[in-house]
Amino acid sequence: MLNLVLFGPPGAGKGTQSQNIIEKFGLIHLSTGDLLRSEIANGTALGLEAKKLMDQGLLVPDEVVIGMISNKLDSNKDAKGFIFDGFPRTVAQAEALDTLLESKGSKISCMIALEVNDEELEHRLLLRGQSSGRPDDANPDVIRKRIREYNEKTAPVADFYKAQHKFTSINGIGSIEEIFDSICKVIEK
Ligand code: B4P
Repeated sequence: MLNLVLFGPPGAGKGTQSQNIIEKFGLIHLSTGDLLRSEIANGTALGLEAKKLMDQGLLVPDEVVIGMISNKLDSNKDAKGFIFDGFPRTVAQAEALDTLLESKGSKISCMIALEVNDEELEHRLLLRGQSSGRPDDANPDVIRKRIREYNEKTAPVADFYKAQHKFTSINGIGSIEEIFDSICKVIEK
């Protein structure tokens, strides 16, 4: 079973590259950002709470996203593997994911981190904000807050996977095809 964590700051290209990876490798795509936005679109209580935090560039509480991922793992028992996009975003989420996968006799195969500098991240997210309708992409202050949250709470997740010798970092600047090519080389290795 191939279980991949696609990692990187907001706007690094995780969602973009996930689409290419699921097509080529037949994995199930689990994006906590997409799952939360779907809760918001459906007007659920969880979605309403999450929206308040997401619109400010803050992370949603660990137990909420861990619960969503747990449900998705349970409802995809026959999957040949998963790509985790935007999850885990804290060390507590990474530990919970290991426990969930272990209980199913599975584990994370590798983490691929996309490296992109802050200036390029801000540029990409503001550009997407012009058409996406996402409130968290429209405002430079919120984008900077998301990058700060990443540096404080999410960046340490890389150390968690480095300690397990599962971490690979690649350059996230270049064409979408070039970056996908680098990702494929890591997966195929
Ligand atoms: P996400 O939906 O995960 O948001 P994201 O990090 O901005 O998306 P992504 O990184 O996938 O976008 P991409 O680079 O592909 O999370 C949103 C919010 O949800 C978080 O801030 C948080 O509040 C909450 N949340 C989600 N998961 C959570 C968790 N586990 N715990 C707690 N809270 C959680 O794309 C960005 C742009 O760059 C696109 O326009 C794309 O076209 C462009 N782009 C991509 N590759 C490019 C390239 N090579 N060159 C130029 N542009 C490129």
